[in-house]
Amino acid sequence: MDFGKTGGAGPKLRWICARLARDGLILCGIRLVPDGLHSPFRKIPLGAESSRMTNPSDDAQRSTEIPAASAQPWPGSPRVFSGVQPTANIHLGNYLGAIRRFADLQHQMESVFCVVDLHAITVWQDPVALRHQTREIAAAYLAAGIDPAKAIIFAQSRVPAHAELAWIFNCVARMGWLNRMTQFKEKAGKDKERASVGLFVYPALMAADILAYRATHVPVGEDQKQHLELARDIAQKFNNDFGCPDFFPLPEPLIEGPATRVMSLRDGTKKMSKSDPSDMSRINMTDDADSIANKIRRATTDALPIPDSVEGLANRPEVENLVGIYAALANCPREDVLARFAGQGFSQFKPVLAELAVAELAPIASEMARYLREPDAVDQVLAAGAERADAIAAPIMADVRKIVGFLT
Ligand code: AQP
Repeated sequence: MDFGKTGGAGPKLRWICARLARDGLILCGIRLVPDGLHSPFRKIPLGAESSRMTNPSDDAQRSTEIPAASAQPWPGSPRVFSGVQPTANIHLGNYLGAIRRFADLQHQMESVFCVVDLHAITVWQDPVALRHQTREIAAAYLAAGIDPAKAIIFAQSRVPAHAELAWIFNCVARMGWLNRMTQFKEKAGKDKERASVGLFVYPALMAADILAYRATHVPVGEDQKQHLELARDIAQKFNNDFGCPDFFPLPEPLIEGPATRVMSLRDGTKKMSKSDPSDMSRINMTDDADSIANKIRRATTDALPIPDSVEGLANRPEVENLVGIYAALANCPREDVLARFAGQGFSQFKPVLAELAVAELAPIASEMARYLREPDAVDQVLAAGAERADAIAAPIMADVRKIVGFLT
C-alpha cells in the first residue's frame, strides 16, 4: 500500500470533488469543514476550497511558504502552556527563565504545565532515571509554588493528544523550516546522522504541546524563541491549509525579565545548561545552601570593579550574567543592581548574591526533597493533572481529526 503519494484520503477526496466540480458534475456543495466543531472558525465556501486544492500532488508547492498571519485577534480565552524536560540537573536558568514565571502566571490565566517526557527521550534516557526525573520536575513545580488545584501539572506522555497532533504537524511543517532550527544543530553536533529523528522533529512536538490546548501564551527562556516562532508558523499553516482561520491561535512567547538567558557560571558566553559536564557551571535547584554559596564564590569574573551603567557590562559576559541573576532574584532592574554595587569588587558582590540565591533557592530545594520522599503523592498530582489536561485536549483533537479528514 502506498500512503505517501496522495497524502491520504482527505486530500484525494477533495481532489476528486474539485475535479468533478470543475467539470460541472457536482451541483450541490459538500461541506468540507464539518459542523459541530468546538471552535468558532469560519466555514469555507466549496468554490474557494476547490480552487485552492486542485490536485493533492500540489501539496509540496501549495504551502511551503509561511502564510501571512491573520490580523484578527484570537476569539477564544487566553491560556498558558509551558513545560520542562525531565532531564537531569534542573537548574537556576530553568527556574528563573521558566518555572518562577509559571508560578506567577497561574494567577493571571488558566495554566497548563507539563513535564515533557516525550521531548526528553529525543536523547537517550535511562528508564529508571527518567521516572525519577519526571517526579523531580513535578516536585520543582510544586516547590516553586505552582498550585495543582489551580494550574494543571502533568506528564506529557499521559495525554495522547501530544503525540497524535505532533504527527499531524510533522506533515504540516516543512523540512526547510526544521533545517533552520539552531537547537537541533547545537544538540546534534557534528554527527547529525546519528541524532534521533525525534530530535529533528522536536519543534513540531513542541508546537503540538502548545496547540493541543489552544494555548495563547508560552513562558519560556530566550533559547526557545525560535521554536515558538515555528509553532506560530505551523499553527498559521494548518489554519490556512485547512481553511479554518481561527482554529489554532498563534501563541505568544512570554520571554521577559533580566534572566531569560542565564549563562554558565564558568563561561559567560555559554547558556547554563543541564547537560554541561561541569556541575560548577550551574546552580541546581536541588543544591543545598553551601553548594549554592560555593558555586557563586567560584564563579568566573574579571578583575575590574562592577560598572555603574548597563553599557559598562558590554564585553563582560560573566559580570553581566551575575548582575542579571541578582536582578532576577531581587525582582529589580539591572540598573538598580548597578547603582547599588558600582565600583565594588566581586569579593563584596558575590557574598550578597550568594545570600540572595540561598534565601530563594534553599527552601525550594528542601521542599523538592520533601515531595520526592513521597513519590506516590507526586504521582497522584500528575495523574489528576493528566485527566484535566486530557479533558481540554480531547475535544480539540476530535475537531482536528474532522478538519484533517479522518473518519471519526
Ligand atoms: N540558561 C537558561 N536561562 C533561562 N532559561 C532557560 N531555560 C533553559 N535553560 C535556560 C528554559 O527552561 C525551560 C525548560 O527547558 P528544557 O528543560 O525544556 O530544556 P533546555 O532548554 O534544553 O534546558 P537545558 O537546561 O539547557 O538543557 P540541555 O542541557 O539539554 O540543553 C525552557 O523554557 C527553557 O527556555
